[in-house]
Amino acid sequence: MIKKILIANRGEIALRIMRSCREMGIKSVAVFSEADRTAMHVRYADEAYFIGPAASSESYLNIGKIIDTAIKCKADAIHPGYGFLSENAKFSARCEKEGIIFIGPRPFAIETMGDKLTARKSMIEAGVPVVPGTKGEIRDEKEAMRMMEEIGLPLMVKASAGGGGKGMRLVKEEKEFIPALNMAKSEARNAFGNDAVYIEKYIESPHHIEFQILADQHGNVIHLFERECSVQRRHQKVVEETPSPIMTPEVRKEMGEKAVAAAKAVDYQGAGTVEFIVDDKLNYYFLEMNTRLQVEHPITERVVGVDLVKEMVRIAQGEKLSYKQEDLFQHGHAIEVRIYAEDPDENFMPSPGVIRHLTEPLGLGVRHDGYVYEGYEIPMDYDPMISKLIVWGNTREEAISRLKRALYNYKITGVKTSIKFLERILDVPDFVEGKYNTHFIEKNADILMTPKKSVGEFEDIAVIAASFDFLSKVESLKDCKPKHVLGNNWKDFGRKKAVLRF
Ligand code: MV4
Repeated sequence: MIKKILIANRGEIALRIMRSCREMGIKSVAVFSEADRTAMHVRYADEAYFIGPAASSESYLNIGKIIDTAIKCKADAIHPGYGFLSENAKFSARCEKEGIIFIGPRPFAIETMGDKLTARKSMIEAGVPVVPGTKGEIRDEKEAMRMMEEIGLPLMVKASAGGGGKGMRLVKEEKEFIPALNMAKSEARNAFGNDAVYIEKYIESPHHIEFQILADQHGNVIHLFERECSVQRRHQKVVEETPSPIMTPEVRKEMGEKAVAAAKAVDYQGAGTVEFIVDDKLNYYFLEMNTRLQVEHPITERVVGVDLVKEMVRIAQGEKLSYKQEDLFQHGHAIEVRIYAEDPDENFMPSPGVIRHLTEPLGLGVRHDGYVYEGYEIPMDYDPMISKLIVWGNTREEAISRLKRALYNYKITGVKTSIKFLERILDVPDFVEGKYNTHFIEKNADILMTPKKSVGEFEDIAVIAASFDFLSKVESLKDCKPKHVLGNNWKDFGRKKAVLRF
């Protein structure tokens, strides 16, 4: 049985994992870089070890340092979280070699799914639908031209080693094809040291829908239904929800079974996600598999009622899955938004800095997975995600109104955040009606990118003004008379009248 887990990560996900450890009576070990001396995951853990400079390559990506630390502190297992070493087959193999349990899949599954061509091949064999395209790598221009004629235009050139849109080219006209092929190849060679490319038919206005799966070491695999992740900006997810507004019970069952088949094909173990692109007619195609716990896992936890981290730990210590497929249902609706320290009105420029004031949203149906605190300085060395806000409602409408309320209650000063951008999304009719695909943000750019002060921002100004007023009068509070701040302008902003008294 696992008694101590080293968490090879930082930020909100390190805390998320430690919380489940504590509930399971397992000791948690933090590792931290120079830039993370004051980080919350260091405070929360039972033990914490310094592992190197701020640069990830010398700390959170340093396999030798992390393994040495795990041995030194006698950890039975390592949880890699997401990002960093989570999808590194060499790391999984190294853990195995050192007799440390890697909480995740074995190297073979990571390797097979990490390369898109081997993943495609393996999915075709397993009967999982893939986008019509080439079976293997494109080796020369003659073969390329032949495949273009077979598949037809528009098409996509994709790098086998690619991910997150890197090494990907859309080809609409014949004359663009060979240049696009060569550009994708050189981009892939530079970024991944592997220039293998292949081509696929272009799916015009797809949805990104993914299925959560869990697989134990005894051959049992279940799926925990879908997540709709089509609201993305530059291949970064912005909003995730479950159930998907476009899903039907029939297609859900079928796709779930295909996701299970995908996992079985690579002898999967642990928590994983099978990504599909889905067209308007609900034709679905395997895109890739993420062999890790994902950022957006909490919406599945809320709607299906399963602690995914707890299940990952149980699986890693050889236990059978706690659930059978028939036990699982979706209850209500959950939505997650990611809050970043970036300025939506300045082209999403990162905004690192010190958190001055922080009021986190609370209340019925609200989960807030964060890691920052007042006085904490967000380092510029890592991803600028501050937190995730996850809400639940009986219906999609209730979830949306709860999310609006929670964002309204969320106050952060000191850094710029994406909160107002998220509030704008929730007001876009296409979103409210659940009629959106991966083009949502570009399609609604006019509404979404227009800087305008919201009621919330005017209220922020009022709160700041009131605070100054309060501080300047704090010596003579006894004599204070009730008063209004910012005069009578509030009725112009509709929603509420602010009367701040002291
Ligand atoms: C596609 C596609 C259309 N047709 N493949 C983008 C990232 C990578 N994981 C795969 N991507 C896409 N592959 C074919 N054959 C459209 C996209 C795509 C996309 C997919 C999911 C979510 C957001 C996206 C945004 C732009 C393009």
